[in-house]
Amino acid sequence: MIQNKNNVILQNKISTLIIVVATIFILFANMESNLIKTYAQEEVSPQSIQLTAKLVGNEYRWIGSNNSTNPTLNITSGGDNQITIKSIQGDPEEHELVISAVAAAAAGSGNDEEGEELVASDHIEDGSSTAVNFNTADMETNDYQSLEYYCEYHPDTMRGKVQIK
Ligand SMILES: [Cu+2]
Repeated sequence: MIQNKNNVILQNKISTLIIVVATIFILFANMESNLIKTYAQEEVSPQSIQLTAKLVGNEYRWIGSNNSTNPTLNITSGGDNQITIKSIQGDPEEHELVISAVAAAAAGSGNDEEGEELVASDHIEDGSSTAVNFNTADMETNDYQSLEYYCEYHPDTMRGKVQIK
């Protein structure tokens, strides 16, 4: 009898153990599939744009990945747009990317006042590079006629348009 009772207790313990292990296993499996989903979402890679600060003749310009000068930046609406800026080794000048918005009211008026600064990168110099993310979803309003980008230090010659698609 005592032997039997001990057996029942042992069986109960084993059943409890199996349930605990199974529960832990299911929890981990769920966690992992959630992780995989998270990675899969990040896999939708952000739009990537490259600009290099170069001296062309006597003037600094932004040069795009296809070698175009002060290229129009094609920004994806509502998504991440990773903009990497690079400087040339030995370049003694600092550069910094600013994206600004020209308010609809100001754009047609002919005054060339700087618009509202939306995003600014860190500065680069002497071969260094940095990246900045731009997402139109972060903009507080879409009441802008146009966006533009420029270099904080060379705004006259390092300047181009931003097109949102
Ligand atoms: Cu510059």
